[in-house]
Amino acid sequence: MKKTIQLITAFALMSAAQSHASLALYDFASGSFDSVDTDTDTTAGALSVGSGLTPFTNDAANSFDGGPSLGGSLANFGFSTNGSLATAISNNDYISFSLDAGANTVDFTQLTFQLRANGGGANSANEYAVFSDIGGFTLGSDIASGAHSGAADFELQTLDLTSLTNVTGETEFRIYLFGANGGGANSATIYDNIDLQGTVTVVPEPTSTALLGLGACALFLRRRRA
Ligand SMILES: [Ca+2]
Ligand SMILES: [Ca+2]
Repeated sequence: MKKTIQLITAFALMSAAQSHASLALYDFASGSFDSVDTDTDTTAGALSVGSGLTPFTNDAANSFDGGPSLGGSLANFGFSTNGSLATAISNNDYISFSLDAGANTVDFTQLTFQLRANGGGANSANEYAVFSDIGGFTLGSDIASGAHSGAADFELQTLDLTSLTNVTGETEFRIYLFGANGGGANSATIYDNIDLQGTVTVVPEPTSTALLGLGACALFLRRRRA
């Protein structure tokens, strides 16, 4: 009986392999909007922008990591200039990306990115709010929000996503950009290294589950005969 319980415990542990990883990672290397994550248990789609923005990539001179980054001047990137999240939502001023976990389940942990927003919101979108299609893209349903200080350098932003647990299938995330208050100048808003992190619990394929079960039974029978 004790062996049976040990076997069942071992089998249950094998069925629920977990790993914490970058599930979607956008560094815009070579101007690409594809994810460069290496997690094989989930699939991250290519990053895109809402109709209010232009998918503009910067040159190395304006980058965080020496390669391209997303965004640029108000004229190039195209975010709205009245400073409100409500307007950003109605104008579709957002960055979008999706994660497909299939039948596996994800406990999201955090979203981090590098942000530079020159001018402290006077002429750039220094504020942001993150939404997902789980809670919807309406005012008040944001998961987390924050702002860049306005200093002329990149700052690491870290957003808590631990409210999103036990997620299966495809989830869309959007980062809405706002904060520009309509100043006459034309400062830069630049995003780089957008990194979605979480813990994935892998559901084994039915065939491998059956094989594992058969293996456990065979092992158990052999031990009983010995
Ligand atoms: Ca980059
Ligand atoms: Ca992946």
